[in-house]
Amino acid sequence: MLVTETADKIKRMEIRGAGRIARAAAQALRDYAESLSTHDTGTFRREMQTAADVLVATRPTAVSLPNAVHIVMAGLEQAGSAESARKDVIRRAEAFIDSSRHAVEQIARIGARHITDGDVILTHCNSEAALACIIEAHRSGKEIEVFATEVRPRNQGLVTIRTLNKAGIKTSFIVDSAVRSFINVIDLVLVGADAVTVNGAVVNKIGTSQVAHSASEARVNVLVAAETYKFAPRTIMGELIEIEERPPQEVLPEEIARTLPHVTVRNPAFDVTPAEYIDIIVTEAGAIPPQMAYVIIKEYLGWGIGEFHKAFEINTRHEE
Ligand code: RI2
Repeated sequence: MLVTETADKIKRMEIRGAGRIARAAAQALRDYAESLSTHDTGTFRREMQTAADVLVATRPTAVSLPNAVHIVMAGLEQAGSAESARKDVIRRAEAFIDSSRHAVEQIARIGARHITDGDVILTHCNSEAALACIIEAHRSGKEIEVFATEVRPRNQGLVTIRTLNKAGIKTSFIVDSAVRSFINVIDLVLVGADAVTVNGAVVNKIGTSQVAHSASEARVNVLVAAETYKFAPRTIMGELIEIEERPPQEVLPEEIARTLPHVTVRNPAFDVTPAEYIDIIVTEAGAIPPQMAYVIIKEYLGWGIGEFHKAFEINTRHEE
């Protein structure tokens, strides 16, 4: 698939979910590297960088996207020729896609152990990592039940209930605003993440923080399933995660909005759940308390402190 085609699909959310967009971007860079016929190293690097920038610009919140691009492009500067640069991009992209899939499988195994026989689980939005834990628990013979929210305005809850139904898991489908009404029958909240910051806050689909707040009030544990590449290295340097605000038409049809000139529709796609509402984050490297996010960024993501400074300098330059 062409880079622009993948970028459009990510923008329109035809390809969505933090893990999936990361893998799609890696695949697009891989295919682009393969298709570039230039033998000039400089041209190859520039073309690849332009493609990478197009992909990263599609959606601003899910850190998995720039992290995947960073991982795929990491050897470009050192490569001595266009040919070795091309090979390096292809190798890194394939390795990332592979390890991303393995990460979800490993998270499923670890996450399933946190699910007890008889649990009623509430999930919000559509997270392949969170669903993998639920499905693995079901497969291992635990009798579980799920409450899934609708997830306005893009209705990702529909994707979730289809998957759960296919797996044969007993599921209740509720509107987003019904979470508090059911929280007392819930044993565990299980969600995914688009980004995890250095202080252990989790950025996920809008409404997640309300769900977590209700859970905390009702003393229900909140478990987050997140691959290590969803942790945000630049938050160490104080960079904030940008919350994507999507088109108002997703919430209110244009023809109605036109008749309401004093009304502004706000449509943030994500919110921030503070670490204090989260019990555990399940990564492929193990289940950690959210306060250990720094360790994941430093030890598992493999960004050296020099790279943090480099990233910081680049950003500061952009702001000038
Ligand atoms: P996985 C999704 O974002 C949801 O917020 C979901 O919880 C998160 O990505 C993680 O999903 P969107 O693309 O990577 O629907 O676990 O806006 O699939």
